[in-house]
Amino acid sequence: MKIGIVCYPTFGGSGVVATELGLELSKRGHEIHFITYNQPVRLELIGNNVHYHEVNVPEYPLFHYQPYELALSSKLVDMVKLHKIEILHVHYAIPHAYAAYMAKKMLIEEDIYVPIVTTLHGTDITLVGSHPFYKPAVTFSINKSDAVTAVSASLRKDTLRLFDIKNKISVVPNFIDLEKHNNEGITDCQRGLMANDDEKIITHISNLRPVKRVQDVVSIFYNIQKEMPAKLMFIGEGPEKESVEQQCAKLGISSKVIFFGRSNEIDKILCFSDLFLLPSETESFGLAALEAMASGVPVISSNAGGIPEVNIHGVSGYLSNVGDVEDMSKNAIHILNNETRLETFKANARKEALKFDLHEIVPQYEKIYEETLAKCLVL
Ligand code: GMT
Repeated sequence: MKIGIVCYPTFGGSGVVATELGLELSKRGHEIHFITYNQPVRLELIGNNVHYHEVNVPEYPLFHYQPYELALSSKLVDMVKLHKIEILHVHYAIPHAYAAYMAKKMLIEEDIYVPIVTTLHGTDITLVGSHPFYKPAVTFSINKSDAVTAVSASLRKDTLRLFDIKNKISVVPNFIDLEKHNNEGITDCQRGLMANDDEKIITHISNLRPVKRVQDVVSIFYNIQKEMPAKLMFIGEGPEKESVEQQCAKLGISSKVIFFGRSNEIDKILCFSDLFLLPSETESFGLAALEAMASGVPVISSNAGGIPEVNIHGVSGYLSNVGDVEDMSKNAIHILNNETRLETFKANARKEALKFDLHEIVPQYEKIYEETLAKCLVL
């Protein structure tokens, strides 16, 4: 199949999932066209079957806001015609599903029919999409998609609760490349550079936005390091970083906290991590938790949204109510202060991650493409 993928090209989970999906589909023989405003960060390999088409939005003094949706729709029309793209898969509803629908309508004028698969990722529904400013357009574009998927059962439920949806929503969970996250394959796991042998390494990866409750990460770590030698690794950049740095300074733990910034090599950081913290306010899935688990790192998380579908309480880690820092700290110390228990949780985390093997999940998307194309042919 010739598949057009529209996504955010940044470090966010939806862009990561879209990129990994495209790369795996290309390995399975499909021709993939990424259409977005920058080369996706995880798209390092552009080959015969993988193409990248940049959407440009020229500046014009009249525009207070640059019309990205318009430029994206036009680019989609051009690329569908030029490369004979058969299906468009858009990740994150805003504004991608809307722009794709406009492209589809323009193409129909030229007797070209290109169906749209929309994958809902999280904040396009729970935080941003349900805002009254966007809600009518998001509802419309979900209902006008030829197929809709959500990355967790929880997100599907939220979408049906928050919007007036006439379409079927299939749950296709996020996935992981288990070979890439296999610690045995990492020869340069440099634990010794980060911490002493007796120190436990606690990790958090996110875009450090308020929804991630990164202050809770620091509070939990503060409680852990009172009980045992430990280091905290932050991976990612975002608006809460300064507040976190100040909190660490105030608590007198700055020397125990390392900020890595954005990284494309999180498997190399996870390979030496003992515990992962994800105390988010909302989280449709928690791809970062799955990446940690695949690297054999247990997870202490909130029980928000779709996290319980990934992190299994008492098996791969523990779940607590959002904001219950004391419970999260207690659970973290419980896992970390007994080596045998820690090893059991590490093995369990890896085992639970196997359920999200990309070789199992990617065919689910292929099936949706095939069914959607077949359905559109008879229309
Ligand atoms: O809202 C975000 O955190 C960004 C968004 C994205 O575009 O990366 O993340 C969402 O999609 C990820 C991939 O499906 C999920 O793993 C995250 O849980 C989800 N984030 C939230 O729901 C907060």
